[in-house]
Amino acid sequence: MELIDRLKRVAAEALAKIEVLDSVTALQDYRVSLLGKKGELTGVLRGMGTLSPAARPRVGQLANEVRDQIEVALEARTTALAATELAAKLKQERVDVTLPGRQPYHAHVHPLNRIIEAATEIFLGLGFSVAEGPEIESEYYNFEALNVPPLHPARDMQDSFYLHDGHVLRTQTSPVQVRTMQALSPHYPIRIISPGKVYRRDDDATHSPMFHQIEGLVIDKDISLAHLKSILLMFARQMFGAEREIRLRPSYFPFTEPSAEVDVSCGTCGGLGCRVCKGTGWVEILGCGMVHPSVLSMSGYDPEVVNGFAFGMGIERIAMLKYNVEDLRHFFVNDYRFIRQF
Ligand code: 2NL
Repeated sequence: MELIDRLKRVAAEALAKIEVLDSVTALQDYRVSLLGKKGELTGVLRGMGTLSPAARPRVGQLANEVRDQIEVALEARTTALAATELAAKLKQERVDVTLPGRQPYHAHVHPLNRIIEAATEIFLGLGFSVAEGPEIESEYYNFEALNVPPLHPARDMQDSFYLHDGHVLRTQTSPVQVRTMQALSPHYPIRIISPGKVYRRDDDATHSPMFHQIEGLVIDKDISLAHLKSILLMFARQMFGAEREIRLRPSYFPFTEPSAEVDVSCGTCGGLGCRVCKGTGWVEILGCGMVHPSVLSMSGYDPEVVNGFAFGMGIERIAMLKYNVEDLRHFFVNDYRFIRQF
């Protein structure tokens, strides 16, 4: 019978061919060409439709046997070749177990908060305590109590964020010191710093509408400019390095008299003059002065009995100097490529 011969021939050829194929992929391709929808064996079986009903069971049984034989041979050969191929691959591949592992990202404190923490630690060491207060302030605490009259330029709508009914976003943290004086007067001494957010209508490479400040206030008997200068020198040396010097230049603030700007000797050139200090050898870090007698008396202290000093510094400015950052807006974008450097 013709179909039976064809089946036997296909089986013999297939079993021989399986033994000479030499890769797992070649076996897979051959399996498709034999047993797939358009495969050789499938084609032979299609011829069964023309058989007489009596012949069908015999041919059908043989066809099943042939298919099973081929499947078993394919399976055995595939297993053997897969093992050989894996062994060859393992012989050739090398894993360097001495390579360093991948480091997971670790979150850490924001550079501005690191400066606030470092400055706070320094002033705690110098005998100060930390005071805090609201960021929405009355015009009274933000301006009047600090001797800033209604027509002073600092009160300009251009410079401050005004809210309804006589309130502003605080333009400095001084109102915290005023609140402390009013809570404690007429008792002394007071030695406080007030770190926190402040707001001004300003926005460029060196000014942000929100920035951070630390102010300091000391009220006691017989406080002098020498006390102020020595506290600031100790701060500058702990913050920037023991080799630093400071200098005071006369300035003006409504809430202090006399007033001064404080420069620290340039850490980039050591005071010789460079790009960072614009050739002067000095960089400005803060403003300060002796508390104005009117500020003392408005908050319940007798300027004939006590006096004091105060200072205020911008955290972003200190951070830019310490970390050598040229644009303060980097601090607020929170691009991890920037933040992770500190
Ligand atoms: C700056 C530097 C300063 C003060 C802040 C102050 C606070 C009280 C009384 C007197 Cl309660 N003064 N703070 C003093 C001098 C400078 O900040 O550049 N401010 C515009």
